[in-house]
Amino acid sequence: MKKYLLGMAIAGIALMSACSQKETELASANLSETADPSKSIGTVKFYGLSDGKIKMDLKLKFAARADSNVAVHFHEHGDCGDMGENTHGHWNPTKEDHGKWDSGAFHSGDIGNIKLDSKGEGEVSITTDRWSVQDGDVKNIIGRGIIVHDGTDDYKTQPTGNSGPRVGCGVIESAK
Ligand SMILES: [Cu+2]
Ligand SMILES: [Zn+2]
Repeated sequence: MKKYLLGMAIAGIALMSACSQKETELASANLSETADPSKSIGTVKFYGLSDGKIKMDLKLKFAARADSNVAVHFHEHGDCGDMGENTHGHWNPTKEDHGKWDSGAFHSGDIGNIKLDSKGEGEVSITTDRWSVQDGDVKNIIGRGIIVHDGTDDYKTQPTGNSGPRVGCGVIESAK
C-alpha cells in the first residue's frame, strides 16, 4: 500500500511539472479597421514559454484586403485614434534602424509583410526574447499599438518601410 501511494505521488509530481511547462497566455490584442473600429480584422495572442521567451500568434481575417500583402508593426503608443496616427512611429526600444525581422538591424516590432489569401486570411508566429511583459522593462510590449498597413513593407525605407496607410489597429493588453 505504501509503495502504491508513493507511485501515485511520483505520478502526480510528474504531471504537475509537465503542466508548468505549458504556454501561458500573457497578453493579447484585437485588431480592427481604423475606418470602422466595430469591424474586427484579426487577433494577436502572446504566450510565455518555459525558457522565458514570448511567442506571438497573429491571425488576420481581413476580407477587404484579400489576395494582397499587408505590413504589420508594433507602434509606440496604444491609441488607435485619428486613423491609427495616434500610435505614432514604430516602437524601437533597441534604437535600431527599420528592417526585416531576424535579418540585420530591425525594430523589435517589425513583424513585416503578411500574405492574405483569397478569403483575406493570413497568419504569422514569432518566438523571441526581444519582448517582455515586465513593468518598467524597456522590452515591455504591454500598451503598445499594432498597426496593419495597406501596403507592402520594403524593409529599407527609414523609419517606416514605406508601408502605406494605416488600415488596421489594436492595442496590446495584459492578460491579467
Ligand atoms: Cu507601421
Ligand atoms: Zn520598423
